[in-house]
Amino acid sequence: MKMKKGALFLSLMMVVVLSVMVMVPMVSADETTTDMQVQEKITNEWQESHKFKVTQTTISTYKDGVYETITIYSGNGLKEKLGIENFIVVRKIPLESQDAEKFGIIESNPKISKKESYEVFTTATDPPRILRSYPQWIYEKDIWGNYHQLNEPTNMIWKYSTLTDVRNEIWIDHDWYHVMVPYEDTYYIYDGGWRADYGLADDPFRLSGGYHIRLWELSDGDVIGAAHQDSSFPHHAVGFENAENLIAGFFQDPDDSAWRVYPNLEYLGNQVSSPYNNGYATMTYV
Ligand SMILES: [Ca+2]
Ligand SMILES: [Ca+2]
Repeated sequence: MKMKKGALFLSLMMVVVLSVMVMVPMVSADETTTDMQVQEKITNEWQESHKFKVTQTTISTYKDGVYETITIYSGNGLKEKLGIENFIVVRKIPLESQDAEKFGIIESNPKISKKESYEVFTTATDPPRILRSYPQWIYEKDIWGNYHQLNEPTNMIWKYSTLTDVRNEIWIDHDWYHVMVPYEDTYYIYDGGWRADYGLADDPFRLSGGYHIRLWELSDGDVIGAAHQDSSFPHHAVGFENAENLIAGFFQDPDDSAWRVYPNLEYLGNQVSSPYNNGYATMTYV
């Protein structure tokens, strides 16, 4: 009787093993798509659960050669779900009086504007979920160390490279400048830890606009960048794809035999309607 039970068990095991052997190839064929879809669902759910309706109050002042903006975001969801009472960022940018005049900025009482919008916020210990180890969005940090997601996507990846090699191709070969505080804000990505950007631009001040990229070296050794075209002062992004294409060209010069550039190869799921970003990053291999 015992033998019979054992034989039955073995037969059942054989059926299970054979079924798994038949099933495995079918599962493998769909695995990449399924895994990507699962990852995208997780990242989208994280985005939705961190999106809050907020009132944004901006106070701008120009005094003694400094243009200062104080931006305050507040909202019930932000307070109840994340415990953030107010998200405040202060920017102070040096601005010569003749330049201020050119942009119609005059020394006067503070200018106050208010608007309502839906924005993504998080605390330092509740980082965003990311697709295939690539951060999709960049963040600004407030005075208490909380993060606000900007509508600025990452759009360039250098596989197996280093920040130094990528930077050298841009600022040495194409005469760009390293830009930093106070002329430039520091922005962050999350990659196992919050990392500050290294900024490069075709003009350090870009009063009349220009091109700008922020770079981060990732923990796995790749380099990721967020490239955009800036408006005139005060800056905001007016182009993504054009900046991505321009900088991709820096790695396709006649002497660039070491780099292989594949425009819009990697899907990052970070589409933006205006200015347009197609959600695919240019991938460059070394
Ligand atoms: Ca080059
Ligand atoms: Ca793109």
